[in-house]
Amino acid sequence: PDVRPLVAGNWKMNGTRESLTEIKAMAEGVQGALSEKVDALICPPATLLYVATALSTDSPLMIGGQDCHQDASGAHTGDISAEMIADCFGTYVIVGHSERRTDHAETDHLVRAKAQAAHAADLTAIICVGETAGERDAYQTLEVLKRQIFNSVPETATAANTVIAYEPVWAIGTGVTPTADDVEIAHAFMRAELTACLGEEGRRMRILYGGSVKPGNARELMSVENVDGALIGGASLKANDFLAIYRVY
Ligand code: G2H
Repeated sequence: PDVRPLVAGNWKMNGTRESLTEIKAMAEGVQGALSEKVDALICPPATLLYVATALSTDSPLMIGGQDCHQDASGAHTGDISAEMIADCFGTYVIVGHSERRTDHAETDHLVRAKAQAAHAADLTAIICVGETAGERDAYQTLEVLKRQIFNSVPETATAANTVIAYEPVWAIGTGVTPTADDVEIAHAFMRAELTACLGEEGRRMRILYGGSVKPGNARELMSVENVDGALIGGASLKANDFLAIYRVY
């Protein structure tokens, strides 16, 4: 395949100094032949970023942030900038996760500004999209994905600086996943949209599936066409689970 898969973990608001033993185990576990063809990334909370990158300096494990502010610096109490993530040696940042869209009323346009801020700091942006249960039940999934991609993905996005994560909101943390057929339809649609918007860059851009990915369902989900990896929440907190998913490749 000409697309290098990415197995990414999103710790959300979980993880303290104690959890660094998991980062260490992951940093060790992703060493070896598989790292030649599959990327591994963990996005711990911002409080652990710097020490997490320090623990993985000799490992192919990459570290990223879970969100960044759209501005480079300034009077934004409690926020962190893309530059600050880069300063901690992070190389990726998740933007537009549905929990950010819900908890902090983030819009598609704000998500695009955050992705641009990530690019300006030389970070790869993981832009999250996905429909709610209500939208799915109203058969609006593809329409929602089209709108989110059109409005949240900047024109400057390339296959190198941007990753799309498809996370159906109803599958997040629920243990319920879409069928392989549904995932295939959604990913094929996003591939076509990205290619229409960005040409060759969109054709090669990685599209991850996220939402209740576990060691037990990862193989099936990851083998779907146009699924170029996973964004894993709950199952990324423990090194054993994360590594089991990484090793399906
Ligand atoms: C979806 C996912 C990771 P979980 O949000 O971003 O979480 O795997 O716990 O459903």
